Amino acid sequence: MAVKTHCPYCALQCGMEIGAGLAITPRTDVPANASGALCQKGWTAGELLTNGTRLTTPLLHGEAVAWDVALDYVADRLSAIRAEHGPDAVAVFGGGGLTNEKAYALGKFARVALGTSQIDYNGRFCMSSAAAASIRAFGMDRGMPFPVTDLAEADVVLLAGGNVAETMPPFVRHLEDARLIVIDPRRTQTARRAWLHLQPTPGTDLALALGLLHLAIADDLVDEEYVAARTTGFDDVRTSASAWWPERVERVTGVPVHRMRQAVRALAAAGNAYVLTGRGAEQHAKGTDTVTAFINLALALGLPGTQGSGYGCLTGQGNGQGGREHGQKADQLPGYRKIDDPAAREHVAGVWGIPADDLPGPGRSAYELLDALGRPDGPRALLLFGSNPIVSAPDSERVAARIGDLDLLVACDIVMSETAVLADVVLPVTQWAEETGTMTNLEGRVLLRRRAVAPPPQVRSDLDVIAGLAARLGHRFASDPAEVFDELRRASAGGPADYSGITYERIAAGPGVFWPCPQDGHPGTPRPFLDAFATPDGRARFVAVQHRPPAEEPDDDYPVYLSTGRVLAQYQSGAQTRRIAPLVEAAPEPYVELHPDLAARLDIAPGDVVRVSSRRGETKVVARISDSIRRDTVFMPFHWEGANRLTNPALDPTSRMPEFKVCAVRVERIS
Ligand SMILES: Nc1nc2c(c(=O)[nH]1)N[C@H]1C(S)=C(S)[C@@H](COP(=O)(O)OP(=O)(O)OC[C@H]3O[C@@H](n4cnc5c(=O)[nH]c(N)nc54)[C@H](O)[C@@H]3O)O[C@H]1N2
Ligand SMILES: Nc1nc2c(c(=O)[nH]1)N[C@H]1C(S)=C(S)[C@@H](COP(=O)(O)OP(=O)(O)OC[C@H]3O[C@@H](n4cnc5c(=O)[nH]c(N)nc54)[C@H](O)[C@@H]3O)O[C@H]1N2
Ligand code: SF4
Ligand SMILES: [Mo]
Repeated sequence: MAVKTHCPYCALQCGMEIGAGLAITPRTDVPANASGALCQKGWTAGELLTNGTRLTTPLLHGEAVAWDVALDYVADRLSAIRAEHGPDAVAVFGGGGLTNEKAYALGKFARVALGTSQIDYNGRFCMSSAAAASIRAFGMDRGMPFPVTDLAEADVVLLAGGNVAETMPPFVRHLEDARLIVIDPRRTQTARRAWLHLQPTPGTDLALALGLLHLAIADDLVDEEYVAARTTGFDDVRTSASAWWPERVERVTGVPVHRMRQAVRALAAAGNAYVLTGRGAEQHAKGTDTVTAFINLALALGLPGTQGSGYGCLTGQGNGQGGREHGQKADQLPGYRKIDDPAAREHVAGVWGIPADDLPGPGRSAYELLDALGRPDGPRALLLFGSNPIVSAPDSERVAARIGDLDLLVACDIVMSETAVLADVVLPVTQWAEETGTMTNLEGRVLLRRRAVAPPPQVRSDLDVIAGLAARLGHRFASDPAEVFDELRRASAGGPADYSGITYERIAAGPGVFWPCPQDGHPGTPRPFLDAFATPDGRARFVAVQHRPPAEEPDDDYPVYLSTGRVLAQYQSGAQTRRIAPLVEAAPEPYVELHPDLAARLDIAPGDVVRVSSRRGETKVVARISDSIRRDTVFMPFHWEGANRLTNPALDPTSRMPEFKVCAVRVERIS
């Protein structure tokens, strides 16, 4: 019988049924893809389950071993490293693709069984800037504080730095009736569908957002009534925007004044309007302030927290929303609590049965953690669950060198990723359709991803691995997902992301439950800000921000901007999708995209192999020539090892997000 489950990949978490012979059909009872759409990755996801390169047995220094041998070895090594160097010598790195249960168990394992503060995860590289900006403005980070289907009623949608036509194709169906305004340095598949495309220089969105706000103020488009009733801090923001007159913004961003004015007027005139941000605006050393500037614009126009309008962030990974709520983040405890909040520590320590004083404090953020590995004051061992940083972390050769200096690397994965190859111990785990667990999609809707097929015999779930290691370290951890979820509910109770009223049965009975859901029988909260924002006074906070240039600007040695991102047929570090034949056929190799004028100046023809270099490293790729990109910018997808040798690990001061979306490079034809 066909089993109803969800896609293994992105945060849209499209519903699908897996039937006989692993046949995949879209579900129409899941609002995100009720249209019956899936993208090519979703259609071909069944091949993940049968792929011949699947890991099927634990490996110790490359040799197949029994589970007990592998887990005993890891536990012994961890104990020895802790005894010699202290608990912070062991680090944990998680992922936003892990289920809620796994993310919760991993955070608890680090704090309770290992007693380490050194845990963070790849979500830091994903939507952390939008999360920080949302907390600052609204007091809470539920990426999209409204159901995705609300977008169908929108008249105008401004999308800053998102290419949803490639990154979430079924999402585009919700935008079909809206005038779409896209901000992207490239004329992407999404920009081609837009009513208006603004094509700024990479790293200048903050100036652009200030310019749009300046115009809204100058042209008397501010919703003064809303600003007075529902917000604080507008006066400072009004002053900060006054210096960003349109001609100045045009000089900084390259976006013509009349286009900016068209955008603001359309947004202000719309009955229903949304401002959305994606990674293009967020993955910068000023990503938090950039998102804040877009939120300021949305607030000035009276959008957030009203029926039919709003601000939202397009969360990316399958459980990118839930993954940031349950405590795998360095500064966080379950329920989206802060680890330095005494009341939060008391509550969670109570659920975990330990004194609050035994809970470690905040640790290093993802890049800082990776960059500390193997250094005299850094961790000596790393446990990796659900990330492939050799490909996906910024300044990746530096990260590879740090990983090379570890005494112990343990990788839990389903395939031999570029990072798993380097591990002392590789533990093969079950994946999506082989296990049951909950995922919280980009809307904040908690979904049940059901087990549909039996895993290979020698493969165990991440929850088993965590419980097995915890037991060897003297702690009893549950490994049954439903039991872990019940504990998660209790740990989250009273926190911002309150799951206490959510049960597997309730999720299974309908299209999922929106958090916060603070008690049994509570209906869940699709639109949390309609009555009040989650701030102490219930008002949204305007925060004044100022534009500044990217951390690295082009110069004589590295004269063009590099930006990075995604293509439809590959997912993230490519560990999974580079093994699936139809996806490889659709996107076979890494490349650099450049404008015909730039290519002519550099004497580069389509298909030439070129060297792309930055201050941090270099890589050789094929050139693709396209007039859809700015003349001063080149673009590389990061799904293959190479692009991140070039990227700049300059970090946002608040979110600790690296500057993936802009650095300076040189491109040369290799003769
Ligand atoms: N096919 C596919 N889909 C995916 C994923 C995948 O790997 N592959 N990953 C998932 C995940 S985890 C995420 S986070 C989402 C990401 O989803 P998106 O945010 O849509 O993806 P990106 O391609 O990273 O970036 C979007 C756009 O930002 C533009 N951009 C680059 N620099 C700038 C800039 O300075 N300003 C502006 N305004 N735009 C800029 C790029 O040209 C790109 O078109 O996708 C999810 N879906
Ligand atoms: N240059 C550049 N770099 C980027 C970005 C960019 O736009 N530009 N985007 C960043 C973003 S938004 C993200 S989200 C990161 C993502 O980059 P990564 O963190 O590397 O993400 P994935 O490639 O999804 O890695 C997931 C790994 O976990 C494995 N896996 C899948 N499911 C499970 C499971 O259930 N359990 C376990 N244990 N393993 C599992 C997969 O096989 C894979 O090896 O990349 C970031 N890096
Ligand atoms: S859009 Fe995302 S969730 Fe939907 S099928 Fe594609 S990868 Fe899967
Ligand atoms: Mo992401």
